Amino acid sequence: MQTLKTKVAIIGSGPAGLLLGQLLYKAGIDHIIVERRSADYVASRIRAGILEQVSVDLLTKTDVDQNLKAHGLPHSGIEILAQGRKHRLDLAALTDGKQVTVYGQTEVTKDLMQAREQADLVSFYEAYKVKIDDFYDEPTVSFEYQNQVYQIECDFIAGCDGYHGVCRASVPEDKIKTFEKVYPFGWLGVLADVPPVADELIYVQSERGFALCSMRSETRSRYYLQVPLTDKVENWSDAQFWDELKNRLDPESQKKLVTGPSIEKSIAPLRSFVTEPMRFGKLFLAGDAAHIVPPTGAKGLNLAASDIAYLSSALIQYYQEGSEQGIDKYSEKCLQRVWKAERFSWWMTHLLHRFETESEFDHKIKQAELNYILGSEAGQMTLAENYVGLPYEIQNLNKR
Ligand code: RFL
Ligand code: PHB
Repeated sequence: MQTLKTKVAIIGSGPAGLLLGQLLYKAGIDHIIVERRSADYVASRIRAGILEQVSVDLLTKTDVDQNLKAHGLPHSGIEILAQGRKHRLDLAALTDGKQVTVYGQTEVTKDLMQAREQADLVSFYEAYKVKIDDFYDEPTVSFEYQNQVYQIECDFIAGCDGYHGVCRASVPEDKIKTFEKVYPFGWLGVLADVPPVADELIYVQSERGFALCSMRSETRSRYYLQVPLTDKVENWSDAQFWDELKNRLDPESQKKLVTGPSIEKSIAPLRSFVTEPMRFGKLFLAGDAAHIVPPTGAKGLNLAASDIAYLSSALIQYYQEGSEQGIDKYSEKCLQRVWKAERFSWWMTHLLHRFETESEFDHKIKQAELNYILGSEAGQMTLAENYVGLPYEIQNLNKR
């Protein structure tokens, strides 16, 4: 068995783990990333697409923002298509100039992985049987890599291993509380090399169900359809997908829609999930390991980023000032922001999706709520303020 020593063992090389690694590296804090998948697999996963301004700012602090600056598409508005009519929300005007940036999670991941490689930082990809042996007294992580058993002795463990990871599962049941809501539908997503139907994202509420027109660049589109959980992706041909998308759009968008072969197609179930607390002794959970939001509010990746902003700041404070204050407040600070994003994502999901169980009364109330939101500046502001991302303060991330 080979024993390694480091300050922070990071489990998972998704955006949360990679971002934490980069921020610790910048602060001169020794760490190791352990990931069960291959580097190629991690770098090619298609997921989120929208970054809040605060997430862009955090990436800027890591100094890994050259591609983001060059290729990210700043968006100052979104469209909501409801009852056949499009309404534009001017995010910038409603939020004192804030906006969001279209930049794929795949690109964020690739950029951070490349920076890691260039800095020669230690990562184990395709690590098997990852296990947390202790996270209270002497934190230890063990795993198998290239047929050899490794053990990492560390000060802290960062559980950045997503919803299905090993970190949350290692916490005894009586020490953890989880809150969950599972929705009775999923999102069928298609990525295609066709120009986007519009310059801005269109969130569609229709009698046939929700749809979303998003993009990755001026030549690559990302579209989603609400589908029953029983649907199988292999039963959706490209032609059926484009037909159904057209059916949920307004006549102008129908005319503009450019179709083409899909380069990725998948169905993601929708779920809300929160773990309390997010710290257990010397183990911290961050990102999807601690919480899941339905993607309607575009918050998952952004919440992973804000957890990491708090966690990196707390660890930097610990190592540079010897203070445990940030560490002690980590869970409470994250959860305050997490629950607000959970509420927003749940609300957007309810407002825009079709629920088979809803009565005619429920349906009318929902339409009235949407009419109110879209017809009132206060209503629009509420949506816009949450969509661009609620602000948070991080003090010491610029210190080396
Ligand atoms: P990840 O990305 O799941 O990474 C976790 C990593 O841990 C590894 N792992 C392990 N490693 C070692 N040992 C183990 N036992 C392990 N178990 C797992 C995994 O292989 C993986 O590499 O979690 P992280 O870093 O917390 O990042 C979270 C985000 O990926 C997620 O919240 C977003 O993708 C959610 N999301 C969106 N978020 C946004 O902010 N804006 C969006 O527009 C947006 N759109 C979306 C989304 C998620 C979607 N799906 C597919 C669920 C759209 C969709 C369709
Ligand atoms: C995406 O482009 O993948 C995307 C955009 C906005 C969302 C969810 C997903 O709300």
